Amino acid sequence: MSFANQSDGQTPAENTVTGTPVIGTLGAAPQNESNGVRNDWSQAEIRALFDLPFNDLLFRAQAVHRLHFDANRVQKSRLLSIKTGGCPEDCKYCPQSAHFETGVDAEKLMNVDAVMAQAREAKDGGASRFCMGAAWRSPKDRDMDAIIDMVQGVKALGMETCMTLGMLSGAQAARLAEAGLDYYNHNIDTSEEFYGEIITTRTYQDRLDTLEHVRQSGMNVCCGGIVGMGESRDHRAGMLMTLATMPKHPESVPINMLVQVEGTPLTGTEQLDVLEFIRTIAVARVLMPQSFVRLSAGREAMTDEAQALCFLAGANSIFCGEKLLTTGNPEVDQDDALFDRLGIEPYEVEEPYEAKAGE
Ligand code: SAM
Ligand code: DTB
Ligand code: SF4
Repeated sequence: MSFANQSDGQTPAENTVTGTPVIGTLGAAPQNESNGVRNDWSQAEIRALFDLPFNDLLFRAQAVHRLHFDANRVQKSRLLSIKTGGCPEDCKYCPQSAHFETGVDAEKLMNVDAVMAQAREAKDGGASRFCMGAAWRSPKDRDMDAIIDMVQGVKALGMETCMTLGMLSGAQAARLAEAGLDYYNHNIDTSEEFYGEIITTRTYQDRLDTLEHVRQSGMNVCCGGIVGMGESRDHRAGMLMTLATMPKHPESVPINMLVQVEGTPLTGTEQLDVLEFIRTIAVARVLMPQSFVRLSAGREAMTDEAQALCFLAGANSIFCGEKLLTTGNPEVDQDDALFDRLGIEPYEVEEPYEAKAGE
């Protein structure tokens, strides 16, 4: 099976919206110079991309995007918090950390039937991917049976599955992979240099170790970060360098704009210019041409025009539905209207795809 509208690397696939050929593959071809995918980006090169005039950067990102994807399609993913609040980690941006008073109460892991009901609703609403998040440092072995049932149940609906449960051991990653989990989300969040300003309860290396376990298990890697936390442009470049120099790029790269939640230490941080956020998306697209770049948290505070520029910069996935994990997201009708105005179509639930096709 191959990703709908993705080519086999030999024959240009057709862009179903515009009829324009789409050249390139997702995950099928090796990452090397010949297909325009590089893993040896330097900080200076990445910084130079950030420093381009805005129009030049967007032109470059759009050109790269069109080589690998249908430029008029955006994936819709639905998030569900399957275990909310009370997290022992101290991530300064997070409303679910038990270290901060944010009004988010600690809840137990949802039961499998309740998760399935939400997944069916998401599918009916046009989501092709269902992402389940838990406010854990790492999953407890006693929770794994329920987690596996959730993966298998959601997959049986024909949706792509993603989970984000914190740090994973090699054995836990292998178990999730065996159950058929398609993607595991674990963000590096920021650059190695800035990381210590944001989280103290686990290290950057801990994150990389989990990502390695996920990669080794055969699951697709979903890994990105947050901007607008008071970091510098060099820090943003450093974060993208970590991702773009991994031996294999994450198949999915969520770029979140910090959602400032009252009670978290990052509330009151100077707002990042949305054009700088769009630059970050564009640089991610240039560096990681075959990855889904996900316009993640922060859309509620963005204008339609800013989001349109994110899509032009190469973002091709969003979270849909009125809620992310605990914070707000645009209304479904508003997103549908924006897609209509832009002539963007979502990837269909029925369109079968496998990111590892051809491997
Ligand atoms: N506990 C797990 C973990 O941290 O890996 C999974 C859930 S955690 C909420 C998933 C990601 O959401 C974080 O890594 C972070 O990038 C993002 N996130 C959390 N709070 C956010 C906020 N206020 N604004 C933007 N992104 C946020
Ligand atoms: C990601 O990078 N962003 C999503 C998803 N992965 C799990 C989460 C955003 C959370 C925003 C804050 C909240 O709603 O609690
Ligand atoms: Fe916990 Fe994840 Fe929030 Fe950090 S980001 S406090 S690990 S839920």
